[in-house]
Amino acid sequence: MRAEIRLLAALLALLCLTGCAVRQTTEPQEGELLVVGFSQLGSESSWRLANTASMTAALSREKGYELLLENAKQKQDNQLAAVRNFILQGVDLIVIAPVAETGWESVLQEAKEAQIPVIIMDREVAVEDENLYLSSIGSDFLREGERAVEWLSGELERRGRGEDEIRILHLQGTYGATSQLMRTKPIEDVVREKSNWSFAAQFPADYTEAKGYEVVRDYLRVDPDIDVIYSENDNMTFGAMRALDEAGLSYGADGDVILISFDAVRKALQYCLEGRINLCVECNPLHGPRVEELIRQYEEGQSIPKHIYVEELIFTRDDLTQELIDSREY
Ligand code: GZL
Repeated sequence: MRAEIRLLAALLALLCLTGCAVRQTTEPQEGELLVVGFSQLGSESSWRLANTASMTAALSREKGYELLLENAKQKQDNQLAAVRNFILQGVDLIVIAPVAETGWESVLQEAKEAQIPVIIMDREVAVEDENLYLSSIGSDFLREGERAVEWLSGELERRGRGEDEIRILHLQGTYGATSQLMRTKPIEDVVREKSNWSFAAQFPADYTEAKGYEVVRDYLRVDPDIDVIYSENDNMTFGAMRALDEAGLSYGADGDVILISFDAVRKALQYCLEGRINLCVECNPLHGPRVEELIRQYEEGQSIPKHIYVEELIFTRDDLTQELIDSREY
């Protein structure tokens, strides 16, 4: 027995000398974790995947959180069920990325009655009483659309087409989503104002590449005479590009059809640098750190702003370098 004790003492001495003290786990213990129920609307786009990754990285166990992530597959019923399940579990806080603006009154009332604070992230909810949620954090989608339309008007002037008849194929996101409603408003307003601008067609394509491809492919078969594609996210744009290629139509900085796309994910910026997309309108998905900051402010009893909008840019080929694109986080 004495020999074992001597050996153990020697081992401990060696550890201390080499500084390899036994690592104390810094992970918070089970009871200390803040349990956050996160109802994510889906995984329909590159933007959404980056948004989910940002949230899971920010609300990690190492930082003191237990994140319960539920993917609703773009169905609001699934989100409502997930939030009610979080309430039943008695989570500490709920985060919702709402698929559409309406239909949230009851479940937010239930969360309030359960005294569980709710943060709305990305899109907005349309409720009478804004006290039903702690804060909403996302993009100024209306400004995104306004900047796209301002740029398009300037681009047509630059092409000497300011007075031409302009036919716009409009790919819309999920109907009723704040990002759809607010990106649609500026282009519809300007089509009403400008007598020489018109919609060739407007199609919902649910923010997916597959749907974007289908609707553009089918439309171009009956009417290839379009001047602009105004696409409310990059994945629909990628589908539209495939359809344009198949139809043999030129597009982009040096092409006939002007391509405008929202999100500015890395792949879209690469196409923009290559001259295949004319304008990328940034929509930043990296809300994880901002949500985590909000939660900490709330936990510390600080006052919380009701609405937080993130700063965003627009990009043309002239604004981009390969170095900038490679440095982007999504
Ligand atoms: C915008 C977000 C939209 C993106 C799409 O904040 O809600 O949903 O533009 C995503 O890519 O699917």
